[in-house]
Amino acid sequence: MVSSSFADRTYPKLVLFDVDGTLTPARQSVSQEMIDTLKALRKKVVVGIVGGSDFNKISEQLSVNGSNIIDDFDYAFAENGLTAYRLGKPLESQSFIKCLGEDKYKTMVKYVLHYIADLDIPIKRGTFIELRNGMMNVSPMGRNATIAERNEFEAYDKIHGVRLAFVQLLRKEFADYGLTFSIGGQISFDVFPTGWDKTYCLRHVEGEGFEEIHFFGDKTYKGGNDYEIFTDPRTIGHSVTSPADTIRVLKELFLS
Ligand code: M1P
Repeated sequence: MVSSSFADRTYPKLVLFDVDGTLTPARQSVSQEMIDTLKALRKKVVVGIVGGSDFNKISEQLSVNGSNIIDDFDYAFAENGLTAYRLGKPLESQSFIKCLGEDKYKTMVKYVLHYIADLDIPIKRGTFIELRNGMMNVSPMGRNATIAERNEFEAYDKIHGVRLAFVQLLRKEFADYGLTFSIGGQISFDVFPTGWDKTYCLRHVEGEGFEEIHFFGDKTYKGGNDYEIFTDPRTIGHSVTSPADTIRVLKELFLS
């Protein structure tokens, strides 16, 4: 039996969405068509988002005209669920730095910044490491990049494998740290304790009595940051290619 909080929905099902590439173009805002589709969907099922980015970035992308994502979605999971809200209320969360410890974190920061300093790529900007509540985000070009610069780096990286070589090295160098290195977006990769991938958010919905949990994501291939939750036996995974594709599948499955 689904929790009484969700008794008003037609189906006792939860539908979770990745953000970048699934609900919005990478790091860009949500379209009105997507908002309307999600509103219609929320009448039928329970709806949540699970993004790798931090809460503020996801909010910026999904909020329109002053709306608030913690009210617009039944569940809002940022940083894979390390920052979590259910029906507007925060759920308990953990911290990357506490889990890893200051000394190990410092060792890794030194290594990463030395490596980036010596890296020869077409352009570099600022903010090469961003420490978040549940993860560390590393960007070889730096996070202070424009959309055009991001797109250029992404294209360059596809050819030269800058991030892939970097994470392969870190996996070897820090093999005993119990960390996962995940390339999810365009210009960076995420580092978090193994198990703190998007499946982390599922612990917040266990016990709600959902008949099915659907997950929509675009990086569902092995090594992509949607892979673990997409292949998890607790979810029914849907691999989509763009926000328009997400709308198409939602119409087919839930809105026709
Ligand atoms: O949503 C996927 C990723 O989005 C951003 O990646 P990038 O800035 O490289 O495009 C980051 O917030 C990253 O943490 C996240 O996994």
